[in-house]
Amino acid sequence: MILALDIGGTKTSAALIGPNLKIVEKRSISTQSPNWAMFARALRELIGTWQFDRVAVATTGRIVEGVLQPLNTEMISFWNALPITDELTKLFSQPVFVVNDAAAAAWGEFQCMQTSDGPLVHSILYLTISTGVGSGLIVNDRLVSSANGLASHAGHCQHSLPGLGVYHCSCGRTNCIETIASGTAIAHRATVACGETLSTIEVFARYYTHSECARVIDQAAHAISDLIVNMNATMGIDRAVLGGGVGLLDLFRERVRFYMLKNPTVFRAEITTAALGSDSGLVGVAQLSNKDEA
Ligand code: BMX
Ligand code: ZN
Repeated sequence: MILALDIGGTKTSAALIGPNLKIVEKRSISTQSPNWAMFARALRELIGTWQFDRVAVATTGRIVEGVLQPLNTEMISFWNALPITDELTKLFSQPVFVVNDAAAAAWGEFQCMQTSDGPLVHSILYLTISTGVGSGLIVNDRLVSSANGLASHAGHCQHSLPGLGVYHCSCGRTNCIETIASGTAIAHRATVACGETLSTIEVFARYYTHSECARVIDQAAHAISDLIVNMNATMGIDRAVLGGGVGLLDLFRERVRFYMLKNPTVFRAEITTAALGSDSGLVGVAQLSNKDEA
C-alpha cells in the first residue's frame, strides 16, 4: 500500500493507494499551520491507523535534492528550505518520494490518456489553477524535470495583457501569470475592483451579472490561453489539461477556449479538464513512485 500526499498552498490531501494504484480512502486537512512540527502532528493524526510501506508526496514548490525551496515564498510561511524528504522519512519511518504537485498531476493525467480510447497523446501541458498557477510538462512521453526544480514553473512566466498595472509576485518577479490568474489573484483582484471581500467561488458566481468579476475572470483566462499557446509554440504539446479549483470549472475552461480561438490554427492546443479531477496529483505521484522503483 502507498500513502500518497498532495500538499497544496491551501489544502493537503492524503490517500491510501492500493496495489492497483487506485485510491482506497482519502482525507484532507488545511495546510496552514504555525510551524512544521504542528503540521506534521496534524498529518500524523489524519493518517491514523493506515498501513503502508512507502510514502509518495506531491507538493507545491520546487524540490531540490529532497529540500523544499518555494518560488512563491508567501504561500506557506513555515517551510522555506525545509528538508521535506528527511522530515517525512522520520515521521513515517518508510521510504519517501517527493515531487512538485503539478508535475505529479501531469503524470497522472498523462497515464489516464494512455489507457483511454482515442489517438495516442505524447506531449501534454497540465496547469493547476489554484492557490498558485502550477504547471507540469510531458514531452515525448517523458516528464520534464530539472536539477534546480524549476522545470516547469510556467505560472511564473510574465503575461502580456496591456493596462493591468504592475503586480509583484512572491517569487521576486513582476507580472507573473500567477499574479493575475491564480484563484488567490482572481479573488483579490475582484475584491479590489468591487470594493467588497469576495471568494474565488463568489467571483465566478457573479460572472454573468457583474462586469468587474467578468473582466477579472476573462483576463485570467486570456493569460492562461496565451501561456498554453506559448508552451505549444516551444514544446509542441498535443493537449493542455486544466486542474485545480479554478481550472476544473467549466466556465473557466470555456473562457480559455474562447481566447485560444483568437490564435492561428497551428498554435491552438486542445483544452480539457483533468479526468482525475482533484485526484490527479495523488494518483500521479503514486504512479511516479512506483515507476522510480521499477
Ligand atoms: C506556485 C509554486 C509551484 C506550485 C504552484 C501551484 C510554491 C510554493 N509553489 O507557483 O511550485 O506548483 O504554485 O501550487 O512556490 P498550489 O499550491 O496552488 O497547488
Ligand atoms: Zn512569480
